[in-house]
Amino acid sequence: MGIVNVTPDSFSDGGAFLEPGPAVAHALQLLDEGADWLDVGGESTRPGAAPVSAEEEIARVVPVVREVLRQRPTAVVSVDTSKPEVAQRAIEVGAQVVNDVTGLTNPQMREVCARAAVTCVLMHMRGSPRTMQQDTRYVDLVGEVQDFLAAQVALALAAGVRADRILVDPGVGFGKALEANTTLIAETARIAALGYPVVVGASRKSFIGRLTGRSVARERVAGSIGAALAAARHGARVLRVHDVQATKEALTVYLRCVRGDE
Ligand code: HH2
Repeated sequence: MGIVNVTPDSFSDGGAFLEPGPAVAHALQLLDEGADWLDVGGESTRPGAAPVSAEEEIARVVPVVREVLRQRPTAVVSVDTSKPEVAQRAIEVGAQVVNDVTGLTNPQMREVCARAAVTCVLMHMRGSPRTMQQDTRYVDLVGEVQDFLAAQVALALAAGVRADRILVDPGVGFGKALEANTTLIAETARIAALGYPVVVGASRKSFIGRLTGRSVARERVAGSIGAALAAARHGARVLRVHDVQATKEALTVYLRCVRGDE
């Protein structure tokens, strides 16, 4: 999954793709590099990020989704949002997936997803982006993440989202300390045991900077690839990444060597 942040303040590429032109060009480049799926977002979820209105988010995201799909009608595009209005408008212009970092906590979001019969990514986060790094202690980290995701899946199913349209994500970097992030990646198989494909998004996140001593953006590519390969090895089905070509090349060789597949 290639990341397209149409925001002024995303932690690693904020401002680079705020205008529709550069954002669309970036999205097309990620597809050319081998992304199977694009994730278009209009609100940063970095710790402490300022909230964005639905109108602003729609103005950022919808033109990009529409134009990418006009130029590449077969592309798979998700909208990275926790607002039902934004999801609805993105779906109307062709987004087939809703990626919600709040795990479809909002009942209206569940209704929008069920009605439109789209695929949903349900992610674990404790609190909100504003507060999530204030308390990062867990008694049973993986158990808590599993329980939250299982509960949110049950709510999504009850709202009418089909089971084969649900993916789960442990939320690397969302209200977790360094050790918790590495543990969640190492324990991906336990998240997969819930019975849904697992998405892991570790790309360029701060725990990689802590481990490698590297600052944000491109300097964290190598560390991010390390996390991506580990997640794949432990059963992740989708890797949410900024650096598609480098990750894809590493994954091709790595999977061939560890499993003998293409
Ligand atoms: N991480 C970010 C945003 N959305 N969605 C899922 N499913 N999983 C993630 O790990 C995830 C996500 C944060 O990364 P990024 O989009 O690069 O930054 P920002 O939120 O600052 O725009």
